[in-house]
Amino acid sequence: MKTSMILARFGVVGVLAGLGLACSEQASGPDSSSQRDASAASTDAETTDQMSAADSGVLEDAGFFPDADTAADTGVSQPDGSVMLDATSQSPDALPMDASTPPSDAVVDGGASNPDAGTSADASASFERITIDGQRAGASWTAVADMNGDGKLDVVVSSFGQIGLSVPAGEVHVLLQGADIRSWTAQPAVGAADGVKFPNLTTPVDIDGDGDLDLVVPGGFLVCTAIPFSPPCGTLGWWEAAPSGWVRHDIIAPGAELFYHHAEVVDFDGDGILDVVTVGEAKGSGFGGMDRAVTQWFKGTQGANRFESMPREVGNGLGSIPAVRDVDGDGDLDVLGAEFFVSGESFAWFERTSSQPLQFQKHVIDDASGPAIMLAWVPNLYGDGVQRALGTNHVNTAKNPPDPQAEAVIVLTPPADPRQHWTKSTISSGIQSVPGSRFAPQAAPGIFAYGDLDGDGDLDVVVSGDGDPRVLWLEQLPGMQWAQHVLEAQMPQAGGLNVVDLDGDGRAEIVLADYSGNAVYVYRRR
Ligand SMILES: [Ca+2]
Ligand SMILES: [Ca+2]
Ligand SMILES: [Ca+2]
Ligand SMILES: [Ca+2]
Repeated sequence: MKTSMILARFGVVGVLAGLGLACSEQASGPDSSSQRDASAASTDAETTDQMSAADSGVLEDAGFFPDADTAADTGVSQPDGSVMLDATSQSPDALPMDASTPPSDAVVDGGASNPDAGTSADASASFERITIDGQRAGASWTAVADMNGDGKLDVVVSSFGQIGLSVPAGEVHVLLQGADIRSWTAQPAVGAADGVKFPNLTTPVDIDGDGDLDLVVPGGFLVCTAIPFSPPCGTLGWWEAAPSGWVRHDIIAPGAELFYHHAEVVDFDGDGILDVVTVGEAKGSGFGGMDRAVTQWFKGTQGANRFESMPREVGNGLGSIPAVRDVDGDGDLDVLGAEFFVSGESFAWFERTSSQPLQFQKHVIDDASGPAIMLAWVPNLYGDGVQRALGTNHVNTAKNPPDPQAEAVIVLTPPADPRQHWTKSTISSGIQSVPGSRFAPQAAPGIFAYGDLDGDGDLDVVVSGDGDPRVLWLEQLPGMQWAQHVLEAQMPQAGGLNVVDLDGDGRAEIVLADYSGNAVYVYRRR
C-alpha cells in the first residue's frame, strides 16, 4: 500500500526527477488480518509497497495526484456494481484475469458516492464512517488491542507525518476507546523525538511479561535512500509500557540499511521466551546494489533489552508482512508471505526443516502473480475446514509498459503437498492502478483484512486499492462466489487495516487509516 502511496505523494519526487535518480520502488501496505486476536502476540499485518525493479521508476512528478484522481475516478456507472466471481479453482498457471475480467469501471458500485457513509446501495451491508482521529498526518497503519486493560479495544496508529522535501520522523499514537465507539482519546507512544522515520505496523504484545501490552515498532522505507545524500532509515525496536510512560528499547537503532514493516512476536525457537520474526528489505539504488528481502529472527533473551540485536537468518525472500504459522501442519512454526523485491516470485513460504538448530527451506507458492504485497493464512475461509491463504499482488496494468499480471485479490489453496505450487483463484474484479509515472510509480491493490463484514457468518474481505483509489470490500456468497462492493470511491493509499468487533456488539467494524486524509476511521455496519 504505501509504497506507491508514499512515493507518489512526495514532494521529494520532483527533486529526484531533476536528478534523474533511478529508484524502483514499492511501498508496503499495512495490512492486518482482521481475525487476529486483538490481544495476541501474533498480529498479522502487512505492509508492502515498493518501487520495484519492474517499475524501475524514478521518483518524479509532484503533481501526480490530481492527474491520478481524474484517471481513476471516472469509471462508475454500472447500475449494479456487484460483480460475481467464481473462485472455485483455477489452475496456477492459468492466470484467470484477462478475458473474463470486466473492465475496471464495471466494478464500481453505483451507490458508493456518499463519502461520509461508505454505503453501497446494492450491497448486503452498508457502513457508517466514524472519524476516530482526524488529525493524524500521514496515518498509515493500525493495530487493535486493549492497550490500557479496561476491557475496551483500542487502536494503535502509526503515522508518517507530512513528507515533503525531506522525511520527518513519524509517530505512533494509542487511540483509547472511551464510553463508546465514538469517543476516543489519543495518547502519544512513539514521538517525533524518537527519530523513527516511517514507523510501520506495530505489534501490541506483552514483551516483558508484566501483564501490560508493549509495542514492537518496525520502521523505515526505501524513500529515505531515494532522497539524494539521505541516509537509510531502517529500524526495529520495542516500547515498554511502564508506569512512567513508554520506555524505548532499540533492537536495531534507526539508520539501518534494511527497513522493516512488520514483526511477528512468537516463541519461534521453543525456549519459552518470545522472539521477533520479521523481514528486512532494501531497495537497490541507482548507484548499484541489489533489491533485498531477507527473513530474519531476533532471539529473545532474559536481558534488559529482551532481544539479541544481531539477526539470525531464516533465509532470503518473503516481504514486508510476514506471518508465522504452521503451514504444513506438522506442529512446528513456518513463515509465509508475499514477495515484492524477490524477482520472479509472488508468494512463498519457509518450511522449518530442523528445530535443532533452526533450519528452513523455501518453497514458492505462486510465481505467476507479479510482485505482491500481502499474504494472510486463513484457517477456514470457505467454511469447509480447508486452510487457505489470501493474497494481494501489487502491480500496474495502466502504466507503460503495463505489468503482464492483473491487479488482484487472490485465494491460494495448498495442494496435498504444500511444497508444490498452490492453486490460485482470483476473487476481485477490475482493480486497476492509476498509471503513475516513471518517477511516481503506482501499483494496486494494497493491504487487506478479513472478517465477517455483513454478519451472515462467512468471511468477507476489505482491501485497499492503494494505486487504485478505491477501498473495496468483497462479500463472500455461497459456493465460493464473491460480490465486490465499493466502501470508498476516492481514498487512494488507504492503510490500516483491521476487521474487528471494536465495541463488543457482535458486529465487526473496519478500522482504516486514510493516508491522504490524515485520519483514522471506523466503519460500523448499520
Ligand atoms: Ca482499552
Ligand atoms: Ca509489558
Ligand atoms: Ca510446520
Ligand atoms: Ca459475511
